[in-house]
Amino acid sequence: MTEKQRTLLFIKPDGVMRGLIGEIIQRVERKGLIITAIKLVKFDRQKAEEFYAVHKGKPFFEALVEHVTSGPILAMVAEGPEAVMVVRKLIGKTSPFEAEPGTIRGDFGINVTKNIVHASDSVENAEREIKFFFKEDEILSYEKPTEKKFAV
Ligand code: IDP
Ligand code: MG
Repeated sequence: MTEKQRTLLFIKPDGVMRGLIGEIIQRVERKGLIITAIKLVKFDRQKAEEFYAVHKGKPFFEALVEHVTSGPILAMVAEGPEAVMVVRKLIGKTSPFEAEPGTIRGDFGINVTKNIVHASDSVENAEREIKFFFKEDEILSYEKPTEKKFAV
């Protein structure tokens, strides 16, 4: 049984700086997901450390926080059937060296820290991460015309 889900995706500063916003949004749309919230923001250090708290103490933590606070990030909520897994598949493996061609990281990334995008890895984390960036009233609810039960 497929489940309608929402997930948090953000384009890291390297993706924004390299002009990949349109490319990445296009891939999300092309897959059939809808974007229900979107915002260009900058992480401050405290927020970034909190967001990535699960990685605190790991050797790459400092470089990660340094990178995500280095410039603007584009955060968005993507919604659709099995959205969490679908977006993880679209972005590819964490390391761009291992990520398959055809995935965002596989096509554009060449550095594990600067791996272009972040996406939630579970429904629970998605809900936590969405709250990080968006108030509930900033997230819209709508359906694609093709999914309406009764066509006009
Ligand atoms: P994910 O982004 O694919 O979910 P996580 O394991 O949650 O990967 O790690 C969060 C971020 O930390 C990654 O996107 C990557 O930028 C960075 N990272 C993870 N593992 C490494 C590593 O071994 N070396 C350098 N950076 C890493
Ligand atoms: Mg992760």
